[in-house]
Amino acid sequence: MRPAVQRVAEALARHGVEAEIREFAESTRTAAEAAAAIGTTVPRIVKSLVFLADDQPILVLASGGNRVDTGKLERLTGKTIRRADAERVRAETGFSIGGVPPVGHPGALPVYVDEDLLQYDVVWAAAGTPYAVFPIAPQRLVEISGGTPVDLKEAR
Ligand code: 5CA
Repeated sequence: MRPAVQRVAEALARHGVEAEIREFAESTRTAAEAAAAIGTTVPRIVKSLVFLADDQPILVLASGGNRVDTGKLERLTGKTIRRADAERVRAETGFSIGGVPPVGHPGALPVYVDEDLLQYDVVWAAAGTPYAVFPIAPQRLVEISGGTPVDLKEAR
């Protein structure tokens, strides 16, 4: 297990989650790649996206099938929302884009969870690298991330 993945395993263990982290030879960097590697569907993939709310980082755990509506995030937070760049993502979460896990960050980030994830029995999130994921019940994901379930998807 690579060190970044080991850190996620330890963070999950601290939350009482015995996660079966799966590492793949092929990339799980995007939701589509992760779904293909796992053999599941894109909406069951958890995207871990860092936004800046008046420059304070927040973590959005979004269904792989949805685009995040930043206007909804602005109404939720009352702050101006923009995307964090790759360097800021790494600074705030301790992980690189494509591997950002929902827990195990150096500081506490406010977390919003896409309520669409809650309809599934199991969803899959990144586990530290663009080659590792783990399954978790979405309600458990809400609990361990300290997240607030919200409607944040762009209307299509
Ligand atoms: N391992 C997969 C599935 S679990 C994963 O981590 N997906 S992800 O969606 O959470 O991470 C990739 C996301 O990072 C992309 O959806 C994209 O929105 C974002 N991203 C990619 N490149 C950049 C960039 N240069 N700056 C900011 N965000 C980026």
